Amino acid sequence: MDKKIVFSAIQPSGSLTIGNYLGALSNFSELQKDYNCLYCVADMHAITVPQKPADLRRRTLDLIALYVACGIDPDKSILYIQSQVPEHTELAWVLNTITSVGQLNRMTQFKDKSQKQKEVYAGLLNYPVLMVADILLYQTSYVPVGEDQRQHIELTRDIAERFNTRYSPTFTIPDILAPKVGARIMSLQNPSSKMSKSDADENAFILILDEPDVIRRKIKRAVTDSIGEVHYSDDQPGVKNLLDIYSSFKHITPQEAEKEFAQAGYGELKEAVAEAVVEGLAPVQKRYKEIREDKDMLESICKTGAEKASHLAQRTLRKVYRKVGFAQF
Ligand code: AQP
Repeated sequence: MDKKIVFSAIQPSGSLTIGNYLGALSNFSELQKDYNCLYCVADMHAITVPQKPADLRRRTLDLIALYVACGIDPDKSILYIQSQVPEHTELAWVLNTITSVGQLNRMTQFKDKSQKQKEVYAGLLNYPVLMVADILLYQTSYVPVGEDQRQHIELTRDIAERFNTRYSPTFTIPDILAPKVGARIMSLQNPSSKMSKSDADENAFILILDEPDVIRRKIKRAVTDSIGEVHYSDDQPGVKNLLDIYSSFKHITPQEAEKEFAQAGYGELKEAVAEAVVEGLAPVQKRYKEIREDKDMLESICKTGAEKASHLAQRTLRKVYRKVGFAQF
């Protein structure tokens, strides 16, 4: 029996944060053992908000290098750039015709992101449909993503079921695979909103590639509260977030972390969190520096990955085109 398919993508819309790392990237390499995995750089998603072309191009290869540094083996998994596999947008167009505008208007991420734009373009509204196509194109069973993507995965299931009912069974219905700890890392400056790589405040996030001193400084400045005791509680979102970060890097539960710091003050907690992050990221940062210089190797990984992905995608797309009634000779 063929192994089940895992698919996930990350946008090269900025340098990646520990939110992206803990919610998604750090869990990808383990999945390679039991599944056939596809990991994608979602550059077409990234342009739904304005990007500088040269930065986008550079960050796309940065992200390929980061995937490899985090243990993605291009011989085991398919690693590729979304814009190099045109089947994604071809399927997205068909799926747009069975997606209601009302449903897209209700997406939390659309509401958040559209508020930050002077003019809201159609790409931002349609973003989730492209994401649905990304996933369905490969008959994906599991999508390892952070909690912020749950609504998009539910939309994917809805649209897949709608297509399967209207035509005939075509798509596998995927499930989300969110990590138990670290599925929602919050901003260090405003712990009621998620840590995001495009946050205007640099102190709100820690980048995977931040230098140790920068990491220590940002954690020192993290917003806590005036209670002064370490509890893993919704009433103390800043402290809770620090415990989440600590326990994710230490591979323990937040409750175990809470016990460890039961007698500690916030200064001590922050120092320990900073050291856990510095230590946890060090091997990734080292491997990244070695890999990123080798542009030829990275380009070759992308080329091979795009060919393999396109081959798989064609199987689904041909089926879809036949079912909706497109003439195929
Ligand atoms: N704060 C977070 N906690 C846990 N997981 C997170 N992810 C993102 N932020 C957190 C997960 O990272 C993966 C890649 O996300 P993306 O780059 O495709 O887009 P995003 O979710 O919109 O991430 P950002 O950092 O907030 O990007 P911008 O600022 O460009 O919108 C996903 O699996 C996501 O769940």
